[in-house]
Amino acid sequence: MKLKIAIQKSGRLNEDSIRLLKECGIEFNNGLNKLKAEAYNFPLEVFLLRDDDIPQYVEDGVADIGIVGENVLIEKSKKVKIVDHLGFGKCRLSIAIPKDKKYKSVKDLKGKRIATSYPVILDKYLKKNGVKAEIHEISGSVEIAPGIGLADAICDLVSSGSTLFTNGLKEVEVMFKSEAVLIANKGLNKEQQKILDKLMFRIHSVRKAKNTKYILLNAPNNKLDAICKILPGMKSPTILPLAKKGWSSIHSVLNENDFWDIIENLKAHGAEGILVVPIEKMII
Ligand code: PRT
Ligand code: ZN
Repeated sequence: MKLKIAIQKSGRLNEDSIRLLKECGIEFNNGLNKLKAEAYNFPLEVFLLRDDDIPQYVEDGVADIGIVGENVLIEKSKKVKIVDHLGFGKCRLSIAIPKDKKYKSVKDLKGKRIATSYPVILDKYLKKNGVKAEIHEISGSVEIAPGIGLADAICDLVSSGSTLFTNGLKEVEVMFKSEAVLIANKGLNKEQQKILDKLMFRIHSVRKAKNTKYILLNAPNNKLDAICKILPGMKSPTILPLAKKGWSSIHSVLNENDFWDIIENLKAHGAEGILVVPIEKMII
């Protein structure tokens, strides 16, 4: 029994999806133009597809699970389960208009022509806000639509904002924030679910490690109590004596989010020689 996973063949999610599987220790040969690859060391078969097709394949059970942008998933309105958010492919679906146009609220879109590749999400958004506008569905290069007179506004994905900027547009509404999600067919059998659980355990270990750093530092023994209070650790920090009398080395783990606050606090309490190193996996 193998679990079948669908990932994007080429595009923005391809590299990160493959990297995630490889970081989970899953090896496969994703050579050029391959549509299918079998993992050598994990019961997984990898399908390489266009992202737009992934929700349908997973709903139909052609693939058991898949990695796709939440934006695509919602647009396609397929009946699948979101297993987890994966923390990459982050972007937002926004409405933008030419930068010299005035804009106060979403009501200003009334009667306007809006070009988008996301007609379903846009339609829902406009209805929710009681705004009637004309939706022009186009499949690519949405950002040029206002410039060529095809539309008054666009609804498209934005990440850095540079595409909007170079096309003389400004972002006026953020409709929703998206990232890559792991989706699953709703009718997985026990054996498939077991493989998925095993995969999820690995994904969590990899993701947890990414947000966490290993920290080593030296401190005089009379400062140990204060420093240990600052460092959470997995259970508690490890303390080892240094060859230099009256000094110890302290080892612990840190969460990336409060990283700088903790480092500053440690220094203020007498810590020296602070080393921070990445963690490859965290098995908790
Ligand atoms: O060939 P296939 O159909 O598989 O790929 P695709 O061309 O439809 O999708 P692709 O590879 O462009 O994007 C795949 C997924 O990546 C999307 O569904 C999103 O979930 C996610 N993602 C993250 C993005 C972006 N960021 C993004 N910036 N997808 C597209 N963009 C585009 C956007 O449409 C615009 O043209 O990038 C431009 C804006 O980028 P900035 O940085 O200039 O703001
Ligand atoms: Zn696509």
